[in-house]
Amino acid sequence: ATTRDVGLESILRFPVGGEGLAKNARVLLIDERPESVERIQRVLADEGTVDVQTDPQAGFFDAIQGNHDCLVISSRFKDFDPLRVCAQLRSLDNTRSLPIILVADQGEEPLIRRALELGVNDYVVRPLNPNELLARLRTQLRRKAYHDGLRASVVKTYEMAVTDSLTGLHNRLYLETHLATLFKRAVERRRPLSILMTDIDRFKLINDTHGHDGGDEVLREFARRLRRNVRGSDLASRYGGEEFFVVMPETDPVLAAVVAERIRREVASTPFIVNQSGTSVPVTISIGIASVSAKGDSVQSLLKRADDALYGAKAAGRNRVVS
Ligand code: GH3
Ligand code: MG
Ligand code: MG
Ligand code: MG
Repeated sequence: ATTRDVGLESILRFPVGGEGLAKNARVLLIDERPESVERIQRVLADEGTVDVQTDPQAGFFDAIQGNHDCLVISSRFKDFDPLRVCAQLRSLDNTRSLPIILVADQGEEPLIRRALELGVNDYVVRPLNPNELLARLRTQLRRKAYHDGLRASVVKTYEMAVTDSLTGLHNRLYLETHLATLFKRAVERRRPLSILMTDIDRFKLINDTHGHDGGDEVLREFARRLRRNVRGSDLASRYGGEEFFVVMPETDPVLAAVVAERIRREVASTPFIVNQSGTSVPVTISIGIASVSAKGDSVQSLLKRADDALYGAKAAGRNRVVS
């Protein structure tokens, strides 16, 4: 292999800052002069896929799809201002961090300076030096791979922080953050909102009988049944050990009772299967419902009412819904 091969190949195969990024670079070239297109294309061809657009408007729409690793754009078009495009790309989510390399002509220093101020990452000046263009491209691709890896790991860390690892439902942290928002919105818009506080009955006994792993299987299966019975706009979460919580926007007390009763029945009517042995475990749950009331309500008060209702369901013999 030549040094050149080792350069970009190793960067793309082992990108800095994260796995899952190994791929061939996909470069978008926007340039309307045929000889120039041909030259640049030849230089970039070995490094990955080059998509060429000789119509700058079409090139812009191509770019905003967000599928490219780098944009190489000419500084000069007949009826088109490439700097305006670059500025626009910087303001769109899909292309905010898209590396842009400007191919300028000699004597265009003022234009180059403006381009850099607008967020263009790098430039080359004609006549093209192939090695220089490649080196600048590689630097941008490496930067992009690092940036993408960093962002992916931030997203992953966030998701882990707000997800319950046993059931895959949202956790208490997520619930508390979003309940406050949903509550505020409901009160301001005078829209109904209900919450269900759900607790598995005699769960300690299930653990004692079927072991902690059996108990975990019951929790996972319950989460599945819960998820099946709420809408996408509802927020289902594991609040603590065997306590689950559903926030239901646009849901009045009557509808909330219907949903709660459906979940209760779905649990009580079909025993859970645990352990590889296939042991059948009858499970019941108790549910307390509370709904946002017109005046002077607070999240704390709403939670307290749901908790009291749940306590009432337990006291009344379990396996029931109380509003
Ligand atoms: P009640 O009907 O009054 O709710 O009785 P209960 O036994 O369900 O209530 P209690 O709160 O006394 O017991 C809850 C049990 O849940 C105790 C705890 O060991 C168990 N638990 C908490 N988290 C987990 C978990 O992640 N996995 C398992 N297997 N058990 C858990
Ligand atoms: Mg308890
Ligand atoms: Mg319980
Ligand atoms: Mg409990």
